[in-house]
Amino acid sequence: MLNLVAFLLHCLPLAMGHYDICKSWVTTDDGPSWEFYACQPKAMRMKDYVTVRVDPPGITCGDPPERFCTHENPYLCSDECDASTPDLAHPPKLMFDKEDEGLATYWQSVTWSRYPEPLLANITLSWNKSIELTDDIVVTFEYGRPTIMMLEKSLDNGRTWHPYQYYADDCMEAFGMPARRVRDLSTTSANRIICTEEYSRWAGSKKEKNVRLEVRDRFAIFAGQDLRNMDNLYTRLESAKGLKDFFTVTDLRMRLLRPALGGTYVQRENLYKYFYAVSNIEVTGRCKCNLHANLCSFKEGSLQCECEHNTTGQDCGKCKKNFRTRSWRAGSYLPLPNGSPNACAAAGSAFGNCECYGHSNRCSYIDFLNVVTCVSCKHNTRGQHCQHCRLGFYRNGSAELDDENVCIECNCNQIGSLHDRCNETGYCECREGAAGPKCDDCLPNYYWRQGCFPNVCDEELLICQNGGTCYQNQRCICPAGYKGVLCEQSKCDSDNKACNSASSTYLNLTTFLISALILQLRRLLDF
Ligand SMILES: *[C@@H]1O[C@H](CO)[C@@H](O)[C@H](O)[C@H]1NC(C)=O
Ligand SMILES: *[C@@H]1O[C@H](CO)[C@@H](O)[C@H](O)[C@H]1NC(C)=O
Ligand SMILES: *[C@@H]1O[C@H](CO)[C@@H](O)[C@H](O)[C@H]1NC(C)=O
Ligand SMILES: *[C@@H]1O[C@H](CO)[C@@H](O)[C@H](O)[C@H]1NC(C)=O
Ligand SMILES: *[C@@H]1O[C@H](CO)[C@@H](O)[C@H](O)[C@H]1NC(C)=O
Ligand SMILES: *[C@@H]1O[C@H](CO)[C@@H](O)[C@H](O)[C@H]1NC(C)=O
Ligand SMILES: [Ca+2]
Repeated sequence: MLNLVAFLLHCLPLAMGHYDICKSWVTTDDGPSWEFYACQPKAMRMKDYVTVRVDPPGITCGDPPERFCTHENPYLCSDECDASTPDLAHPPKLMFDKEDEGLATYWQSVTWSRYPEPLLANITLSWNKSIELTDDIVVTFEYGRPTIMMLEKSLDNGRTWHPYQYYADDCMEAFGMPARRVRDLSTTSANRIICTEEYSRWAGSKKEKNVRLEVRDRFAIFAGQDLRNMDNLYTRLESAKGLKDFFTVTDLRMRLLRPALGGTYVQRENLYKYFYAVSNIEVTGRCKCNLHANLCSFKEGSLQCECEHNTTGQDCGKCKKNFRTRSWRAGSYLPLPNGSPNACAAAGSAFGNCECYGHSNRCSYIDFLNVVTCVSCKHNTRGQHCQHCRLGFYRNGSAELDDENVCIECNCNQIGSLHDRCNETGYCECREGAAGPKCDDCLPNYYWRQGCFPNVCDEELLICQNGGTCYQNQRCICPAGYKGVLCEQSKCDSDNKACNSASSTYLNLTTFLISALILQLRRLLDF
């Protein structure tokens, strides 16, 4: 009986489809034990876990109340948006609610009363979690789709943004891009960013409401129509550079750049019919858990993978404490059909008791010392357990010992410092006159010129004499007749003859010039 249960469990991963189970209890010749597989959570409706932000402030209609009309009924401008009346308000949350059959609820913007100034709005969706898209993003617009918009995405919780797809009724005019269709992409261009004209043309506001980012069509490039050959897709996701990331997001941003125009030009006399209204944003995807979890739960306001394989972190992106014998690796879809779990291993499970904090996955036994030591420590670490930083690096105090960023380069200035090593807080040892953590600065009263040199002159103590000026603390520029480091010496002191003749010629010239000037003035005044 027990054997039968084990057998059934073992078959489950296949029966339930790929990668739904992280482990199962199996019976082998050595007795029962766990067998581990690559695994991933089910796809979910991600709009249920999103936080939304609409920009700029004041873009949502109804404050103050405003009238609007539709392209189909342009002269009946009796509809009203009023933020203070629940039935007439159109707040952002209505893009994510559950709708009763036939009754659309929607966020709506103010009307384009400031035409010709563009009517711009950003709708930013954030999950605070990496998500892998598994189906199309579908945005539903009431009263017509924008004639120009773009979709952006972030992979780092909104720190950096990248274009995802451009949409316009004329791609060349709006973005200087030729119009393309996802259906025309090939296996080598499956992650290309395109501009499409398929979702921006006017076709009546009731008929064509949706704007898509076509995830399924891109999957179909590998998996075929109806996505029958998912194995091929999973194989490609492992091998094609950047393909997995293309479908991964933490945030999405819709930039609405020009509203629906009703298939004609903007009619200035009736701007009440130009605005944006979004009734739904459907985002289908699964938590990215690096193939180390088959459950993802919503805890404390954020999605979190329930990590297996002795991994941990929001995306199961590292090994649990005491399971860091090998460096962390994502699970793999390969080999088909169960993939590789690439589980983290407990210290002591592999080579005696040699922890390498994930900076090495090899140990070796040194006979004459009778120790086991890590080999080829990575991430600029060194030592028996890769627990020290290499020379020229120092320990990042806020990183754990198994962090890839645990060692930071000292970066000592080659000229200003004595050597390229630094102390535990990253301070380098400076040559005389140099200063600063990296010795790329000079102490007061020193100047930098491929190293630090004591000031020759300055404005306080080492002042240039006799009207000389101090050039970059490096030397005094002396007036004629003076010399010396601080122009303290008159040239006359050393060679009287030369000095006298020089100064008399000088005087003579001045006298000549002044006389010439006076002569000129007189002529002028005589007239
Ligand atoms: C929308 O976001 C972009 C950055 O992605 C920003 O440059 C632009 O100013 C924003 N527009 C509005 C209307 O807030
Ligand atoms: C994002 O998620 C992390 C990990 O779950 C959590 O610690 C953090 O507070 C969340 N941040 C926000 C802004 O919700
Ligand atoms: C994780 O660690 C526990 C405790 O040592 C062990 O029983 C389990 O088999 C490990 N799991 C994997 C996938 O290695
Ligand atoms: C130190 O480690 C933390 C945690 O990993 C990391 O966020 C930070 O960037 C590191 N600091 C430097 C200077 O690399
Ligand atoms: C590193 O050197 C700086 C400058 O000499 C000093 O202020 C700091 O205390 C030193 N840090 C350690 C840990 O020795
Ligand atoms: C100017 O120079 C000439 C010839 O060098 C000299 O004869 C004359 O005395 C000088 N005049 C004055 C005012 O020094
Ligand atoms: Ca709605």
